[in-house]
Amino acid sequence: MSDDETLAGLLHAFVEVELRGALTLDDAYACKVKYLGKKGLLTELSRTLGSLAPEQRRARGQEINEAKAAAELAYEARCAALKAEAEARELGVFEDLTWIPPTPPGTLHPVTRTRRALERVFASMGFDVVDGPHVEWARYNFDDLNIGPDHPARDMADTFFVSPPAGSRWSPGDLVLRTHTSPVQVRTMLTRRPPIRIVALGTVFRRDDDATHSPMFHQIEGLCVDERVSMADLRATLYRFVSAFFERPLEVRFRPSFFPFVEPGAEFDMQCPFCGGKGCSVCKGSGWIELGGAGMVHPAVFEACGIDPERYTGWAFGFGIDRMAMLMHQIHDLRLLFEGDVRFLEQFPC
Ligand code: FA5
Repeated sequence: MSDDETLAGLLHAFVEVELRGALTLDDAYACKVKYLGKKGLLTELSRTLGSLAPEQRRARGQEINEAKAAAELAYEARCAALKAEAEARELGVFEDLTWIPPTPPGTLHPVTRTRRALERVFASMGFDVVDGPHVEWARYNFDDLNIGPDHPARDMADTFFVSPPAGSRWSPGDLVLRTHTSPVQVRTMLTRRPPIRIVALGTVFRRDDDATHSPMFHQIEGLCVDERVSMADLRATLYRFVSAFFERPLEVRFRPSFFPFVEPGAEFDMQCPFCGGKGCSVCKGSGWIELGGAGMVHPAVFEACGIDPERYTGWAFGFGIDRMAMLMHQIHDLRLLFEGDVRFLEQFPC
């Protein structure tokens, strides 16, 4: 075998190796041009045949032609393989028909999480967690809570009234979407005898709508009824609750206020859990955060529920769960909680 014969064979081997490394059709074509194009290496080699003696020319010519044909075949084969790979990549997701694309795990809504955390703390303090309906008797929502017929809360502008079913014996005004969780106090006192220690958490509805008020929101109600229950017990319970919930001792303070179903009544604040009362942006420099309303159960409520106000005393409190969730997660607009925007909700992984 002469040097030139070896050269044709070598060039053929190079074509094979380079084509194997071609990752696109363009790469393969560039390789074909390099060896088989007008100025390609194998083409150039053919041009040298003229200078050979006739007896050498035939054998060398055959060798070069075989190398060119093999290179052409290798090029066709590589192109076919690259096309097949591209098709398989495109159809890749359908190859395994049992394959289910992975979905990110869901997370609990911040209000649900806050609600469950509240339930856990109060349950650990010996409270039963009870429930009440969203569509409530106006009697339980208002009358039995000493909220008289002329109270502004009963106005159509504040309350969603529910039309009674056609043909029923109920009058318009008998049914409401509960405006607070306090009617669960009535339901509990009508069905249980003291000692009573319950919390009720749930959805309530009011004709409110702005950055800090939603027409649908959540409250927690606490009720304790027994002999010799006092405002001091209420304060101690709220102190124990906020300290357990925020896992650090936090003071609670009362400010006199009025709710028809308690006497005396108060609004209660807790020491800011973020600055410990020194003053920060969350508590707006005051060191205190407003939580809700509280007070001693009004004797008129006991009477409406058949509990002897001479023998028993009780206290109750109520506050917004959504505001607590906003506080814990530093959310500034209440409406974000209820828009259902997944991009917002994904920021609260479990
Ligand atoms: C009441 O609803 C009383 N039932 C609380 C109570 C219970 C007082 C027991 C005494 C004894 P108030 O209307 O202030 O109170 O509401 C309590 C809390 O609900 C508020 O402090 C606030 O956190 C929250 N809240 C009230 N309205 C809205 C609203 N539209 N959107 C979101 N949160 C609200």
